[in-house]
Amino acid sequence: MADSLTAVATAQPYPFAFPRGRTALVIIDMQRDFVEAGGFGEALGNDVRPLADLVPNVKRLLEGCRTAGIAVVHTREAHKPDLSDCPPAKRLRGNSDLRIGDEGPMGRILIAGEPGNAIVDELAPIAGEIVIDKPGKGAFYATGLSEILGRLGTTHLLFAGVTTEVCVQTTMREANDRGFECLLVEDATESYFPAFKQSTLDMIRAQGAIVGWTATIDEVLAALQTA
Ligand code: C5J
Repeated sequence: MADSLTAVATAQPYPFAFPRGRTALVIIDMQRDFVEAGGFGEALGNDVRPLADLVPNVKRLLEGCRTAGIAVVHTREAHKPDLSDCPPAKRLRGNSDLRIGDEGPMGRILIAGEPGNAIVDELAPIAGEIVIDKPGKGAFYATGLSEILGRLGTTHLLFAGVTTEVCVQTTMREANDRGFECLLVEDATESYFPAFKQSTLDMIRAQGAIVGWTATIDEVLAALQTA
């Protein structure tokens, strides 16, 4: 028998229906390195406060999905301590004094295992949730994410996290090309650049959901609360 579908009737550009047993919430890079002062995001010259303000929203979505039994994937942008998975082009890009691998106030910037590389405490993964360390902006590049989702039988993905136009959008496009049906939760994602966030939402859902759908946390949680 086909899985029964849950629908977000008010999703844009048209209703998004998903089988909740084959759906995962993917939370992208809610790490101290992006959200707190002293990390990678601030080293690049950004004001991190809008990302810090996002944390309670992502927490509400995460808790609603956990209650509804939706599988959860957390990602971290993280490099090996020897930087063997960090192309020089990525490390040298920009004109920051503090680069990937350099010692910052929260340990080495964007290095796995350093305090700054951790997911913020409020959103810490719990037992049974999947954690993916990714060296790229997209979570499918050089990780086991495709295989893990394949084993789970996942077909639909709900996206949250930061930053909207970089790692979230890149991962969503990768997922779309791999055949997943994707929805970006509008108020569970944030950018250092408000205009870039808005443009990303517009691009994703344009042309009849060319990359995927968007909806608010309330709309997703209301759908999950239906029987
Ligand atoms: C960036 C990310 N912005 N998680 N990473 O470099 O979006």
